[in-house]
Amino acid sequence: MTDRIVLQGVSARGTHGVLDFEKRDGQTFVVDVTMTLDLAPAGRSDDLARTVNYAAVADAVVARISGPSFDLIERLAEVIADDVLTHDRVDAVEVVVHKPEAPVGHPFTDVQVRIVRTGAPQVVIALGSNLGDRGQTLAAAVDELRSKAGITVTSVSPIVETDPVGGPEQPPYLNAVVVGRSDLPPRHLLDTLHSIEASHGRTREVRWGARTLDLDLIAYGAPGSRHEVVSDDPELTLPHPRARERAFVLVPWEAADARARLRVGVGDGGIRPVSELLAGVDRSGVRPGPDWGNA
Ligand code: A4P
Ligand code: MG
Repeated sequence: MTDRIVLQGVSARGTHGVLDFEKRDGQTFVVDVTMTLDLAPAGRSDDLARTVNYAAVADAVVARISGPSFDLIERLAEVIADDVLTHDRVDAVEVVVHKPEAPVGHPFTDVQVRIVRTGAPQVVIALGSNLGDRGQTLAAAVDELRSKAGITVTSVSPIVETDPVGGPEQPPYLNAVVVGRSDLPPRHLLDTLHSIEASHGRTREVRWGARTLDLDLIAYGAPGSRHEVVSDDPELTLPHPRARERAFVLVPWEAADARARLRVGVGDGGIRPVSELLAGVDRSGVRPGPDWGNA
């Protein structure tokens, strides 16, 4: 596909650089963003919701340029690419960061870094633990997810403590949600989640019973995107059929991604913001949990 949106020459002052005076005084940075995405849905419907709003992308670029200081423009380019790829419709992005006032020590006109990044399917993973050292288990599981080839963690929710839902009488849970990207096929990703559960001594005796670690795949591919997988296979049902009604999933998910959406029915009308689903669930059994640092 060769459709593109090109946003060029977005500039702002920032304090990125290795040298003290760069961090103190700041200078101008200029960014070009080229997004590859299918523009036919917007072209046919004339509907802004079916494309990427370039003004919102410009806002995000300026926020990164003028935000916390990085040493390298390579890093600035990388975080801007990550931001752009959170838009589900974008297949790939090229980011160019120019630093025309860089301390080069010789007359020059421009220095730039140019990177190209491709968006893998978005994945949402729910974590739960109510046996053993619950917080430490969740923190170790997040570290293991980060270290797996084929999985990139983009956002981790705060930990919540929750009353158990269903199953036999059991202790309270700690739950959290990780949002990321993965180019592993869905079954392969589930196998990876099961192997992480197993390494934490997870056994399966009672359905909905107490467990050291539960990792559920809530969704694979952003709803409505070409990556989305919908399946009623009992071995891997997608999206997770009970996520929509469970405050212990929806509360941390919304905290990890305020723009999160979940498919609860067919077609475009079946895709609902998680914030809207939350309005319809009882969240009285969900309270703040320990900080990750003290987990
Ligand atoms: N499976 C099918 N679809 C999926 C999916 N999207 N993600 C299959 C993960 N697994 C999926 O899961 C049983 C089988 O579901 C697996 O073999 C897999 O192939 P399991 O993890 O062995 O058993 P489970 O977790 O006891 O069952 P299930 O149905 O996943 O339970 P839930 O719905 O996850 O509920 N209360 C609180 N407060 N917090 C919790 O975290 N968790 C549960 C478990 C109950 N109550 C809870 C919590
Ligand atoms: Mg499970």
